[in-house]
Amino acid sequence: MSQTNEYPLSLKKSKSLLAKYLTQEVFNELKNRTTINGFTLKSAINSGVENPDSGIGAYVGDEESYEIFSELFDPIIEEYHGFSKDDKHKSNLNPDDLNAPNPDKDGNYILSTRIRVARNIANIPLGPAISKEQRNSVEKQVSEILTSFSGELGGKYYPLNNINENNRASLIADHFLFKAGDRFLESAGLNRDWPNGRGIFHNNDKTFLVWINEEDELRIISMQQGGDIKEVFTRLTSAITKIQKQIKFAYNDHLGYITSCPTNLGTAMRASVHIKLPNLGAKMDEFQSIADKYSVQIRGIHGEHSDSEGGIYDISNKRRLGVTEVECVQDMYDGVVALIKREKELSQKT
Ligand code: ADP
Ligand code: CIR
Repeated sequence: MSQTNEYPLSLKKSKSLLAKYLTQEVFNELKNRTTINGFTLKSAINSGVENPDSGIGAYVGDEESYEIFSELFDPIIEEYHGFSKDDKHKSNLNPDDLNAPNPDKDGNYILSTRIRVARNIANIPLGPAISKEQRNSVEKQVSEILTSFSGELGGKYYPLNNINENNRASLIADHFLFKAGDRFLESAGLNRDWPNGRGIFHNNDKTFLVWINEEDELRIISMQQGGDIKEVFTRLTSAITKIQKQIKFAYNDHLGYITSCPTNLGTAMRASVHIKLPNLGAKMDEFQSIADKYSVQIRGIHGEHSDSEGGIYDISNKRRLGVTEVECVQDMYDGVVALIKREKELSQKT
């Protein structure tokens, strides 16, 4: 992609973190820099430039982008994660350290629980900069490793360019499979060569799934019906440990696991429940203030940037960097307990 010398006008009206931190001065400083993989400032900011309603608005093409464009990414990371450029990331994958007894044993609120982590293979460009050949080779390497698993984690790989259409549509409707990237991912270059090189691996029960070459090269997912969050976390950690024995992932002590979107850095973990909160849904200001207090994010039930349906929301941890995996899940858990408590109070008033 060619460099640009003009400050992008669309950012002047945008409330994204990109618009906040890409001042004219930072723009001038960064506009002629290129990473070892040829990734430029223009590519890094294109999503936020073409979509001024972005929350963040920037993606990276490789681990080095976080260094080369640090004048932009350091403050974005600091504001989103509350993590400064001298901090070190930390990890704890031990399920015994999690305090998360099922908060909804009667099944009145929580429909399902899902925890995912993103991973990218060391020394290969990330999705926004990966070539078609590199993407295909990631698909081959990862799908071969996964299909060698047996027991609970054993399953089959379904490449998107060769999947039955009914199967694809029902996997998406049932929240197992990703759809084609939205306009944010499109502008980030993440839909190039779609659907080649992409696919999903899953076990028979669809409780262990791996997305290949979506926003990150791997999204490792554990999910099931109901609110047994510890069981979902335990399955995920055993899958991560098994996969990491065979693949070296991009990681450093400062940023943790390297991901294409700065919001996913660190643990790269999003732990979520789909939960019925119709009364809180009718009081969005209060709902949002509880979410902010517990550092959880509210999403709709068909993925990021989707709407709620029938008073059901996706509640997940917001912090991922500078906190351990156990703390990520604990954030989500504590937020969910507080939301259920308030939802019960509101339903008794009506
Ligand atoms: P991410 O992969 O970053 O978590 P999305 O928000 O796009 O991104 O969600 C991906 C898919 O996972 C969507 O289909 C969404 O409905 C589904 N999903 C997320 N959380 C849950 C959950 N707790 N239960 C069931 N499906 C979920
Ligand atoms: C945005 O900037 O809004 C999109 N690129 C998505 C950012 C990551 N998602 C999030 O924080 N919810």
